[in-house]
Amino acid sequence: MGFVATEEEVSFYRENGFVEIDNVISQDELEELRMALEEVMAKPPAQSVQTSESKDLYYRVLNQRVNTWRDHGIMAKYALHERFAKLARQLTGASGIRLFHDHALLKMPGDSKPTPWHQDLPYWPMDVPEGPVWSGPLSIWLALDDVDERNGCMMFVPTSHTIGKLTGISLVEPQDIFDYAKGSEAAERKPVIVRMKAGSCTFHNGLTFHYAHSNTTDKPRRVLAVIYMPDGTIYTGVRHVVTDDKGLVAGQPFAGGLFPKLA
Ligand SMILES: O=C(O)CCC(=O)C(=O)O
Repeated sequence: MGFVATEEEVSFYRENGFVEIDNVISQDELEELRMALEEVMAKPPAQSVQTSESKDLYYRVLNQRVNTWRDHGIMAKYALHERFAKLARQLTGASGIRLFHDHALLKMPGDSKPTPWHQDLPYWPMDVPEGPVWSGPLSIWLALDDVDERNGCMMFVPTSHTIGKLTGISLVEPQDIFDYAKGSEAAERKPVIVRMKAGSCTFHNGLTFHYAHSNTTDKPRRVLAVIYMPDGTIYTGVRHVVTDDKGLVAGQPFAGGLFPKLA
């Protein structure tokens, strides 16, 4: 089981801005997590936030529930799991890893749209501690179904995390992120398609260009993604559904029970 990243995986991540790590959960854990995800998505949110409704354009891209861990103990078990946070710590070389948020990412069957090319960091209210680009915030994207081009697997542009922070892309009326990266050799690199078995995952840096295919099958594509930040990441005060009205102070590091240190 991929509880510890190999040296090759760490180097690959740092060089390319993403890495695939297989079999990070057992078959029993996968079943438990699938069931919890079904349960949490079937109920109206309490402390979690449903960011798209079935009538929205955005829902065709993603049926998304943010901070499932706040509504369901089993989702919390995995969103806060030390195993994944330790992998994030290894990849970034951070002295500590904090949770920013989790999100259930379902690509629904029927009129599904791809998730357009984007970077994540422009959406997050974070000032990243100084350091190499690979040491910054990152996400785990844990596949709960086998994924390929037919149901919404991801693609990444290798080394695109070195391009720097561009603008946040609208996921429903996307601008072309490659237009913003003209002249950059990294943006010319051929995207890598990452097909995976359920129970495997990718990690990607917050600056890495990524994309997910539409879902052309008749079943939802189910993913649990968790966003981690190195301890010491500063809250900027920019509005975000996870941080608004949570008592954080702009200019101060993320801290407290809603952004716990996990590893
Ligand atoms: O699952 C998807 O379709 C996109 C996921 C994504 O953009 C992310 O995890 O940052």
